[in-house]
Amino acid sequence: MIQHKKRTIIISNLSALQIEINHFLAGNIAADTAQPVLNAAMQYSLLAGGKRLRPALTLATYQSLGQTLDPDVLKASCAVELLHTYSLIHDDLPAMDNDDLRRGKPTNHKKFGAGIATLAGDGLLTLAFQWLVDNQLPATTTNQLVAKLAVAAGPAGMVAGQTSDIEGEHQHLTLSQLQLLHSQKTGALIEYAICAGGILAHAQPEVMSLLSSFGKSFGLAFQIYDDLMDVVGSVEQMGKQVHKDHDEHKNTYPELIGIDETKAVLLDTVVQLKAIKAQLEQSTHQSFQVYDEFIAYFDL
Ligand code: GRG
Repeated sequence: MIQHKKRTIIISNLSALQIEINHFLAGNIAADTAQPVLNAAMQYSLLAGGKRLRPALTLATYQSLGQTLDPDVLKASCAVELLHTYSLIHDDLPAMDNDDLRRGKPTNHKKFGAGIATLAGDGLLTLAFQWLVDNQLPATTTNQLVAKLAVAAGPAGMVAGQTSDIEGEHQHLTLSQLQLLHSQKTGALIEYAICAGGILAHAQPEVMSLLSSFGKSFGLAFQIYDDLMDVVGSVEQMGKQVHKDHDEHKNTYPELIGIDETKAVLLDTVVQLKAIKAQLEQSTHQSFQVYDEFIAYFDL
């Protein structure tokens, strides 16, 4: 168990949050891993340079609710990045999406082989739950975080979405089937990340409900944007292969409704995000200005 010295952390913008998250991950990942090769494989993908969107959403939400960050909150908030990195490693495996490039580097199995990559994912997934409880936060808070993350990431959430994705590879999905798949595969973890900020801040039920709506819309926008970038983005921009969805006849928004309509749905979703942000500000009398930086991610 790591004992952190209490110190107050004041962070005002997304890039400062990303720096703090990177610093925490780099400084703490090795301490709970007892096998050198496993440690190297876990660190390889975790520290390969992701955007840290999910823990940053938790911390930005927590802070926008008027709370001051401390190392326990930081640790619990970084758990979702461990879990997200596991999902990327497993998604890239030959038996899943069979990708060679992730976060601008060879995928974990290309570097360490499929067996170690699977175990690195397993290690990160398990460690995520350890980090949620191995801290000084109240047990009622950590219980809620564990329960919510398990539902978001497990067989009712991301794992279900990934299964539908594999099942749907050789089928033409309807828009509503695609929306459900996306909400489970990508949206659930993003919604968790935003709600986790509310849980850590002991937010009132009406605020939690707004955070949940913001999370659902953010998850939708995120997936639509990812689908669009597979068509119009570059390898350099995305740090992974592009045009793969089209080449493999994947079910995506551009494939189903065309590029122009996909852009229109994305714009509508951004409008919704701004409206929910305004409702959050009205309800809490706090500024959620930092959300603008996250919403700007969807600028085309
Ligand atoms: C293996 C159970 C299991 C699930 C995998 C995450 C996932 C589910 C699949 C990844 C496929 C994919 C590219 C989905 C699109 C959305 C997504 C999760 C993109 C990657 O997330 P970013 O952009 O990545 O936040 P970084 O590297 O910045 O963290």
